[in-house]
Amino acid sequence: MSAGDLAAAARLLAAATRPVVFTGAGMSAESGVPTFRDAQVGLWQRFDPAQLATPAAFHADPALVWGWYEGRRHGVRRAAPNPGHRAVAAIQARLPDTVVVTQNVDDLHERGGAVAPVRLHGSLFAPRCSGCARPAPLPDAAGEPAGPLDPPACAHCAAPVRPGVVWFGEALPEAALAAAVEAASRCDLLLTVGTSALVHPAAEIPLVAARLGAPVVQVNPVPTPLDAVCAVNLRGPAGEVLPALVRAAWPDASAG
Ligand code: BJW
Ligand code: ZN
Repeated sequence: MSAGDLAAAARLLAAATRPVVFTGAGMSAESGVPTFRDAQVGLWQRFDPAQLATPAAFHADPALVWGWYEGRRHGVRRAAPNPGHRAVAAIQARLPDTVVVTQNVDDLHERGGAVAPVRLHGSLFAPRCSGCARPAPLPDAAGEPAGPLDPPACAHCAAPVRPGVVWFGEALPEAALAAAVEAASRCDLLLTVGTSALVHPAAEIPLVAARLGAPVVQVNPVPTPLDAVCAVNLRGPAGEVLPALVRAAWPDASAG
C-alpha cells in the first residue's frame, strides 16, 4: 500500500458523510476466524465449505453440517474483534450515517463496537427450525465438537434445527438486501473490506454504488473482481490498513 493511495483514500473518507462499509471474511481473518475460501483445518480438512453450506448437504447429513457450524461457533466465541473492526466502529462514531453491511456470520462487528450492521448472510448465533422456521435457542456452548453432531429438534414441530445463515441457492433476507441496496444507492463512499466479491448478489453492492457515481475504496491484500471499479485499492490486511486510514482521515481520532 503506497502512502499516496492511503492519502487519497483518507481524503475520500474525510469528505464523506454517508459511507457504506461493506465487509467479508477477510475482515475477521486477523481475529483468527478462517475466511470462507481458506483451507479448512483439523477434522474438517477433507470437506469443501461450498459443499457444506447448502440446503442439500444439511438434508443429506444434518449432523455433519450442524457439527461443522458448532465448531465454527466455538472458534468465533473464542475470537476477539481486531483493530480493523474497531476502526469500522470509529468511522461510524465519527460519521453516524455510516451503514455497515456485512456478509459475515460472526458477531465481531458488534463486539468491536459497530452499530446495527446489516447482515446479508445471517448469523451463526440465530438458529431456526428447518421445518417451521421459528427461531430456536442456541444449545449451551459445550467444548469444541469432535465431529458430526445431531442438531437439536424444534420444540414446536420436532424438525431439525438449522443454522440461521444463508446457504447457496437460498434467497438473502429481503429486508437486509433492500437496506444494503438502499444504502449503497445513496452513499458518497463505499469502502469494501476483505471480500473476494465472488458471491452474488452480495458482490453487487459495491457495483451499485460505483454505477451511481460513488467512489469505491477497497482493502484487500490481493486483487479481486472489484479492482476495476475502485477509485483506490489499498493492498494489505484490514487490521493494519483500516486503523491507518482512520488516523490519516482524522489525525485526532484513536482507532485501535
Ligand atoms: C483479507 C484478509 C485480511 C484475507 N484483510 N482481507 C450471479 C452470478 C454467479 C452466481 C450467482 C449469481 N447470483 C447467484 C448466484 C449463485 C450463488 C453464487 O454467488 N455463486 C458463486 C459462488 C458463483 N449465490 C447464491 O446462491 C445466493 N443466493 C441466491 O442467489 O439465491 C437466488 C434465489 C432468489 C430467490 C429465491 C431463492 C433463491 C446465496 C449466497 C449465500 C452465500 N452464503 C455463504 C455461506 C454463509 C454461511 C457460512 O458461512 O457457512 O456466505 S458462502 C460464503 O461466501 C459466505 C460468505 O459470506 C460469502 C462471501 O465470501 P467472502 O466474505 O468474500 O470470503 P472469501 O473467503 O471468499 O474471501 C475472503 C477475502 O478476504 C479474500 O479476497 C482475501 O484475499 C481477503 N483477506 N485476509 C483483508 N487480513
Ligand atoms: Zn419447527
